[in-house]
Amino acid sequence: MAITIKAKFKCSSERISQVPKDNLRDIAFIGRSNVGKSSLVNMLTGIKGLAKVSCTPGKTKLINHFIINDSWYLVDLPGYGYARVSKTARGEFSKIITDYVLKCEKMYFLFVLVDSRLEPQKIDLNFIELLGQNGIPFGLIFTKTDKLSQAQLNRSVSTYKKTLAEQWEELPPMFTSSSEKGTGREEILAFIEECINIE
Ligand SMILES: Nc1nc2c(ncn2[C@@H]2O[C@H](COP(=O)(O)OP(=O)(O)O)[C@@H](O)[C@H]2O)c(=O)[nH]1
Ligand SMILES: [Mg+2]
Repeated sequence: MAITIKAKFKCSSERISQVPKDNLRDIAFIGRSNVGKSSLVNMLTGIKGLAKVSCTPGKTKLINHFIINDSWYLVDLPGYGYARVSKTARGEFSKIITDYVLKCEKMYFLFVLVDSRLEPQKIDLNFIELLGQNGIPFGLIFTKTDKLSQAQLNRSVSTYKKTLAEQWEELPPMFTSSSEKGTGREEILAFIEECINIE
């Protein structure tokens, strides 16, 4: 049976000083623009159009908090990867993203979404490197898996693992998802549940 969750838009922030000040944990989602982040937020919460709040003009550069089951925040971060120019790894990401991800104490766990159809992308690898260097807890979600066969998906995931293993001893938790089919929902929600219950 599908898990029902209660989700409600809480607030949009343009700097980290504006994020909610309570003790609830933030579980955040980020990825390149068009990776399927809004679709995943809607699929996980079971509320079509919830993430649309963040799509209204002018709101796409904001941090959006949704309160889930009155017990944790699902955080929809701005997409990255618009800028063509890249200097340092950090320079590729906007200040609001680096401030939130690297400095915000509420930020408890971050899911980095990657398109399952693509080879590991430089910008995602740079972002992951930034997370690793700063000891930020994160996992990967492969999106749009309905567009691949199981064999293709296995190949994508193992390519990613191989690429990350070149640099890291420990691999992050990985999930595969399709917002179209609803796959990955229970695994991701169960993982979050564990995350928010750790003392
Ligand atoms: N086939 C398929 N298409 C998807 C899936 N998730 C997102 N999309 C499509 O990818 C595009 C971008 O999705 P969106 O959620 O707006 O991406 P965002 O920019 O990361 O928020 C839209 O056309 C979606 O319909 C998925 O799981 N399967
Ligand atoms: Mg979106």
